[in-house]
Amino acid sequence: MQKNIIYFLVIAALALTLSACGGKNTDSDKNSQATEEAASQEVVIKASSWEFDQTEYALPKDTPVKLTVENISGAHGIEIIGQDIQIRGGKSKVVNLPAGTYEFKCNIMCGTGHSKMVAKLVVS
Ligand SMILES: [Cu+2]
Repeated sequence: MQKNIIYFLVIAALALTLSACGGKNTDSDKNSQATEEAASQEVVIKASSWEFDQTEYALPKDTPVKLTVENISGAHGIEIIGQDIQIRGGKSKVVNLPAGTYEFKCNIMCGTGHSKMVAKLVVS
């Protein structure tokens, strides 16, 4: 009986390890990690069901900024529209954007209010 439990635990541990390694490791992920140290400031976007904590977030232009998405409730992430930048809740990415206004939206199907989860990055 106890053997069965141990067997089950080993399988569960293996499954967890495999799924953790399953995420794709793209070049842009590597780049963002390499530049993480250079970010001079951090902007935290707090996501809950179903809104971001601000409608606009100010960022300095042409400056590496660590963008962090924090989930307060539910599971959310962001996709900066028109840019190839996606950040899952609980993660950070260093971005370096020219001046402009960038809309972003939640990129994880999170329920009934999902499509209302939009906000802006104002880079100046
Ligand atoms: Cu969503």
